[in-house]
Order: sequence, then structure tokens, then C-alpha cells
Amino acid sequence: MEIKNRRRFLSGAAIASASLAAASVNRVAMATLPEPVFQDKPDTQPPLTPNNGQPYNPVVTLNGWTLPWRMNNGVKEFHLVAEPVVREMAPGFKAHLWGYNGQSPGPTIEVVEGDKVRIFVTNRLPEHTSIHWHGQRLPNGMDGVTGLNQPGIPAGKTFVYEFTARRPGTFMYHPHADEMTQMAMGMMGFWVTHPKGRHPLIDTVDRDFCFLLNAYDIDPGSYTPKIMTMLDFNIWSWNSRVFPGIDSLNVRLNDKVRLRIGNLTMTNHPIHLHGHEFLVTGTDGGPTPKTTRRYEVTQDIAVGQMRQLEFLADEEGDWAFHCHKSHHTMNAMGHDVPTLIGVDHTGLASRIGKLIPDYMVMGERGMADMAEMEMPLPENTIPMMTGEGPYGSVEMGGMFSVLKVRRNQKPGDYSNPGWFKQPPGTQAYEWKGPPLAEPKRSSSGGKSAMPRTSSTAVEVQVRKPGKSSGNAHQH
Ligand SMILES: [Cu+2]
Repeated sequence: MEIKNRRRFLSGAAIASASLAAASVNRVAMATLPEPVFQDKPDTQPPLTPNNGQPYNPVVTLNGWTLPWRMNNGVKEFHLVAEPVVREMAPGFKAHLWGYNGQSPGPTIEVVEGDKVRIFVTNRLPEHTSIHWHGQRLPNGMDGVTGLNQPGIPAGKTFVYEFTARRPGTFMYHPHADEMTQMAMGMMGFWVTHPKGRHPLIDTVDRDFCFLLNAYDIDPGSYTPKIMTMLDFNIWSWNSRVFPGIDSLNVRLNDKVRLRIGNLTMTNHPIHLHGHEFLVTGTDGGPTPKTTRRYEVTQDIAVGQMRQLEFLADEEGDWAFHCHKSHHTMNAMGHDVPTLIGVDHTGLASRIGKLIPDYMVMGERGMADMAEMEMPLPENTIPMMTGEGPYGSVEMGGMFSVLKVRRNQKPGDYSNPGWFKQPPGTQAYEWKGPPLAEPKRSSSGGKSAMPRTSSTAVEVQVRKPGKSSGNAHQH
């Protein structure tokens, strides 16, 4: 028995020394755990300017922050603590998630190409975990897949990851242990490797923003995501924040701006920017060759992908910036409600109102009423469409924010400049001339390339599938 244990110990030591040789990072200096740094605020923190190591232009994490490090004999040391967190997803709406160092997502890690990196990961979750460094070149034993590359980090233990940041670009990190639970609970973070010196394909920019796309299923009135959900999420978020809780991206007129976006949801997100065209300057594999770049206003970001978008912010104003799937710019309570547009409820509300005071019929003119109305909501949720703009409700939620381009925004100032005041004569206005005459409409039907011999006209009423089919949304 003793011999068997000893043999196992020896073979373990042999494996350890083999990986030590491969890791190319010196472990000798490692003596103490770096003090972990925690963040209790969901506000966008100013860029963390490096005060040691190689210089770089830091990124700004939307409603997030960058993890400070310590230098230890030429190695950049970080300390991540996996733990349950309370994340304010928007004012008045808190979620009980799992994350790192006090927040979900975890802090952004910024390093420079060629940096030797050591990351201590302490597990304060009730189950084992691991971290996969998504997209990195690294020794196989550092890739973080539980069971394949390493045993899971048991609850209460600390593991150490070491590798050299070999290629510059945009990366992510997330658990590779009970992934369905741990990612549904919000465990993920951003990683940026800046180029060492000038890179022919990576431009210097004035503002460099990053955020992750994530999604949750949290019933109105509850606090914890439902982890079994695969398709029907109701909270579509950027860095675990939903509009109007997502900070605006505040830039100076004619700034060169880079947006780094990673998708850790279970569907694709066509990210759309108003008022400007951007180039896709980077993907999962690194900077894109210049010959492949073309201007776009929407970039689809598939599951597990990262994209870098760059543009010149040369149009002043408040420009919407959002996922183009309309259900993704909507918060909870927008689901399982039958379409009632065109349904005549005349008299219904007043009749029911005699029985149930405050009864309202929603949705017969569309859903905008829901954004305007002060609807009573359950505790701890957020209206489906909301966000007060200078001209009324923005009628958005979820994956929506605003790019604010201002002439007088100072370099390095990320504060919100308030609403844009359109110069006189540059805003859509009401037509005050003669009213519209009744137009002539054609009543002829369309032709078919392959006509049937007999045809019966069918008019369909399309209703979205959903669990509830009868009643309107009631309050
Ligand atoms: Cu989307």
C-alpha cells in the first residue's frame, strides 16, 4: 500500500517536472499568494494604466474593470477568486450569480505579447471549477479542460496557471467544468493581449472598449438564473448589465475607436452601430489581413466568437448601438404574450374593471404602451422596454447602449456628457401641411409562376407560439 502510494507520488512528480520544463515560466520565485483584488461596483472603471512591465494603451471594460497584477521576477501575477456574487444588472434589478472577484463577468486581464503570466485561481464555489483561456496558445496542461487537461479545482483550493501570452489579440476566459451551470450563472471574463511595440495590423486607437455578450433566464421576482434553459432566455445582457443599466460609450469627435466583443451566450448576435461604418479588424484568430477588411454597420458574432470593430467617430450625436435581434433589446416579461395587435378590446377593460380595479388590456395598438405606462412590476425585475431619453421612452432593453460622440469630450474623459442637442433644422419634424389624401390601392392579387388549377384565397392570422394563448398580459 505504501509502495503503491509512493510510486504514484513519483510518477506525479515526474509529470510535474516535465510540465515545468514545458511551461517556460520560472516557478522558483513563487512563494506567496498575491492579495486578490475585489470590485463591488458595476460601474465602468477608468482604464488601468500600467505602472510596470511593458507599456500599452489600456482598454475600458463596459460596466467592468481590469484586474491589477504584481510583478514577481519578471512574471505578471494575477489572482482570480471564483465565488458567488450579487450583480446589479440595472438599477433596481439584482441577480445572484457566480463570478470572479466580486463581479460577473470577472475582471478583464490585460497583458502584452510575450508577457510571462501566472494566474492563481482560488475556488470559493460549492463545486469544483477550472478556467479555460479561450483562444490562447499555451501548453496543453494549461488549457483548463477539467478531466482532459487537469483535475477540477476542488472547492476551497487554489490552482496556478502559467503560460506566455504568445499572440496579441482579443480573448476570453471561462470555466471548463460543469460548464452549463457555471456559464449560465455568469462565470466569464475578458482577456486582451496588447501587441509588443508597433504591429502592422493593429492600429493605435484613442478609445478601446470591450465587453462580453451574455444571457440569463431569471423569472421576474426571482434572483437566481435558471441554469437548465437552452433557448428561451429573458435577460440579454452586455457584461451582465441590461439597458438602461449599460453605460454609454463616450468618445471625442474624430476619435479612432475600437470595440472588442466576445459572445458567450447560446445564440448569435448581429451587433449594429448607428451613424458610422466600421471595419472588422480582428477575429478569434487575431488581427485580420487588411485585404479582407470591408466596411459594415452590422457584425454578426457567433457563439464562442470574438470580434474587433474599428471606426472613426466623426459624426456628433447620440447613436444607438445594439443587437439587431429585436427580442434581444427587450427585458423580462416580453415573452409568452400573445400578439393582440388589431384585436378589438372595446369595452372589455371597462367591463372587467368593474370586477377588477386597475385592469388594463395591453398590446392592441402594439407594445409601446407598455413602455409608456407605469406598470406595477414584481419585486426585482425590470420593465420589458424602458430607458427615458430626451424625447420620451427609448422603448428598449437588454443589449442596447448609446455611442455618444462629442466635440468637447476631453481626451481620456469617459464621463457621460448628457443628451445630444441636435442643431436647429437637423431633427425629424412633424408635417404641418395639407393632410394625406386617401391613396389609390391596387386590389389585384399576386401572380404565381406555377399557377394551380383551382385556388382558394386564405388569409392567415399568425400567432407566436407560447405557453399562454388566451389572455392578454394582465395587471
Ligand atoms: Cu442578440
